[in-house]
Amino acid sequence: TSGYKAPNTEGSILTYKAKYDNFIGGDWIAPISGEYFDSISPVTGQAFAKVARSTKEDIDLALAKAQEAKAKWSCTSATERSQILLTIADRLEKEKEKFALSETWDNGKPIRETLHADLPLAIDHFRYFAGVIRSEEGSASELDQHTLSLHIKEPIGVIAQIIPWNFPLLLTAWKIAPALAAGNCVILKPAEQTPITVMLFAELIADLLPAGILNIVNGFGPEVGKPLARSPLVDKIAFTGETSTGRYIMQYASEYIKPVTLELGGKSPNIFTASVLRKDDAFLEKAIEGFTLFALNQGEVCSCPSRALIEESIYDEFMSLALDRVKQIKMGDPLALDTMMGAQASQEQYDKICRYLDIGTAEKATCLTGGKPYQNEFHPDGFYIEPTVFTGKNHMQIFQEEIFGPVVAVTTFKNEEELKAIANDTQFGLGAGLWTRDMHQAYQIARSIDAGRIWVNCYHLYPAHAAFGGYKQSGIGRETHKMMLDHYRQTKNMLISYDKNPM
Ligand code: TXE
Repeated sequence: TSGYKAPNTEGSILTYKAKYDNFIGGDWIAPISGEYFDSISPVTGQAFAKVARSTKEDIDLALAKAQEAKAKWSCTSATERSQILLTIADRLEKEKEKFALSETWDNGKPIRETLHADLPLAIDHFRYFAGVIRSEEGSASELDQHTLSLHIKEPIGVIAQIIPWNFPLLLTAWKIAPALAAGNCVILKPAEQTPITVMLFAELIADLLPAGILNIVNGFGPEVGKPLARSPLVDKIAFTGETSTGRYIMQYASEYIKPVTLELGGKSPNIFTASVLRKDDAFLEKAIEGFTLFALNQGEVCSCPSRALIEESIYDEFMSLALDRVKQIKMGDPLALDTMMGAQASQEQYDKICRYLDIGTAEKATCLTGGKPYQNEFHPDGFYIEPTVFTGKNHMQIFQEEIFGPVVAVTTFKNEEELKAIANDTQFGLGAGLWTRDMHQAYQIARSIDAGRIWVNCYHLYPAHAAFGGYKQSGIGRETHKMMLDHYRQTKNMLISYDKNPM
């Protein structure tokens, strides 16, 4: 049923250039080292384009351009910036299918997800921040008869944004839309595994922004991410990635006391209470669907519901239905519209997940389905793994460590006390899911779980106007929602005396 052809085949809506330079100061600039690296499609395991392998020198150039541009950009009106964001959204919407195809090719996720989630969410993000900055008002208060206090929000300046490979375009939108809306200049470093769609995006909008406002520099973490984060010319760092990399980012930020926001790993519990089970009913069906969402985006989501906690009294019946549903997850060609699960994003990630499948077996967790790579007849050399359900105990490694693959670790709880203890027994605190028909229970349990986002009777929804971010070691600050603007601004207080008498 697929209307899409693989890139570079006859009739495709998408062809790539052989080589992508950096986007710096409004121009396409070759890396100063002259080196490029291969971008590999996880769909096929084959290289399909080359990308600039940048170094500190390229970062220095981008920073100089951004510093040059910042004074002018920070003085633009909200109306002007809003209009640019709206145009970005319109252009992306026009090219939605091409970008969805590219994102599938670049990252491995199925086209039905890129078309129906990544693209619409990215587009909406630009529109949301375009709207928010038009509706904002400041604050002025009279402290006494002669004294006025004004609170003015000013952009921070030049922002370093470092993103991972699981949602290359959507995370670009999550990062740059609020930063630009707030009047900052940006140096974005895409993940080395998935740089290409971001570069197509840069081509799409290159003429919209004055030179130097948005710069995109590609390369590897230690070679280019590190000098970017450490530079004294960067005023703030926004990072999404692994918790251990987040620790380095905080160290770099400490050198010049830069503010930092971090969106890191997770091991989110998805909790199913006894009230969920009722024969043949739509809510139960929805809950079963919620269970299978551990496989969404091949499990490569920081808020993946990678632990399922099931009330003991419904365990057998619930799991039997859940396993039937998991077995229906259709794998196959990520470019086909009916494929539900695609390829893992890289060989490295594929190997990591396979290691965890071995760890689960070694620590005597029981594998109920999956547990092995998937032989894809369309793309035998791509990186495919079957959706996997383990059962075991919360102290096991597969319950405690972020696998970042289509693997859920299931356990049971007897009562609310035990459920809270298990749910919170983790270093992470990003997301959680809770399924219950009892709204009193929903409120009480949701309040007791240490996580920044609790989905109640739903999961994996990411509206632009709801705050998303982590408790504990899952991060600092929030993504999405208008509060994000405050992560990209600083507050100036102007205290004005109108008193003619001496103080
Ligand atoms: O992440 P990294 P990786 C988790 C997931 C995954 C694991 C490893 O468990 O298996 O992390 O993935 C840049 N200074 N998440 O290695 O290293 C890097 O180039 C500056 C969770 O890809 O954190 C890339 O652009 N930058 C996660 C970005 O950081 C550095 C999403 C993320 O890479 C750097 C992805 C350095 N020293 C993986 N080292 C989530 N929470 O969404 C690397 N980078």
